[in-house]
Amino acid sequence: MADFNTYFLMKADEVISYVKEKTDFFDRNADLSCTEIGDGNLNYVFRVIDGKSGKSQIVKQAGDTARISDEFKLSTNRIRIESNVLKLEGELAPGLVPDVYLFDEVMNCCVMEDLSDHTILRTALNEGRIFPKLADDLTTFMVNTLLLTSDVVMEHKAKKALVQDYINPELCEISEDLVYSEPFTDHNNRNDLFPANKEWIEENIYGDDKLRFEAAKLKFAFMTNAQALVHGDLHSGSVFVKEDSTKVIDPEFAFYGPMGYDVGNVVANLIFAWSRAYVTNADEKYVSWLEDTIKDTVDLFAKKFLASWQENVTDIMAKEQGFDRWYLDSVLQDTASVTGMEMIRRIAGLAKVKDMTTIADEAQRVAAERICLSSAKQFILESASYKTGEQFLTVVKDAASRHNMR
Ligand code: SR1
Ligand code: MG
Repeated sequence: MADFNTYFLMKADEVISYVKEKTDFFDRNADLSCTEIGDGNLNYVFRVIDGKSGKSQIVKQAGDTARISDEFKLSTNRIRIESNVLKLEGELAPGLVPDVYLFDEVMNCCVMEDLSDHTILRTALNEGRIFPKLADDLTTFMVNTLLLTSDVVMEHKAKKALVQDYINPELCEISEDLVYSEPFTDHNNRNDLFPANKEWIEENIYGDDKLRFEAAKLKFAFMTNAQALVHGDLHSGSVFVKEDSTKVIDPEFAFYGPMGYDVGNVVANLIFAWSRAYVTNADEKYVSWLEDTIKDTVDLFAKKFLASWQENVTDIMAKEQGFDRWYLDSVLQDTASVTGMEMIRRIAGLAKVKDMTTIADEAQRVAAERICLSSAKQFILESASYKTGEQFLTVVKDAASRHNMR
């Protein structure tokens, strides 16, 4: 039997031995079974269940390449980052992340709470399900984890120690390539375009000099603006939901970056769900909840941000009158830009979203993608114009009426 003192990638039966040796979570006479359930791009995720008590936990292990492709060589340090960030986020935003039971720096794995009573948000949205607390929970998560890890709140040397701790070069490089470079140039020949939209993308994305220039500016802002400890990959595959609970998972892309990177990712992924719902004529109640959720995500974020600022800001100059609103406006501008970048990269880049790829009807998918891409361009090119949820939603609805297929 393996002794787990030397790193290797575990198989399901070895994970059972691992949890028996390393944790006391299960009873001695537990009847354990284990399945690999991961469907993400990078890691291996195992669920271990005791058939007698029904108790279960998750073991997540990092390999030194991405699960989807050996082309991505990745430090296993990402699982340390994920474990530590989850613990920190759990302190800053209690109840909104899973509990971490153990981090193992030899086996490059962590053992955490099983959330199998929840559903991945993207799956649930694609099924047209409604989650009344979603915007409230996600905005609490973002305001708490972003503002409270920034220079305006933290003692500056302590903040810089966190910047150092969460240097995440390989995973940042993935975003620099997949979000901020390839969708505008296809220089690595990795873009995977829906054939019926290929020409449109070549003309309107690759062919738009002004857009590419803005994308270049945004790339270097992403790389240099160490504003807050961002989740770094806050799309709807990184959120687990059930009726009365929201849990943010997978912060392996975390690093010190622009706050708007997280907020923009949430907004963009809600817009994917809206565009899909729009072109497929989804249930009106669901569409109306999605519209409220898009608006509330922006508006509640702004409201809670200003309230938390009053309560928590410590920096003497940050207390200057009006600086809170100026700072928030810059975060909202970044939010608009990132909303656009995420929407372009998930359609014109390598890593796709099922909201688009599982639209079966070709004309509907063409329309959904073009609604997203046209809105995305507007968010990037006019990023300073959007300060309210209503303004964000209007961009998308206007794009939808331009590509109307009803
Ligand atoms: C090679 S990783 C592709 C994408 O999956 C992750 O979830 C990130 O979004 C990344 O860009
Ligand atoms: Mg992930």
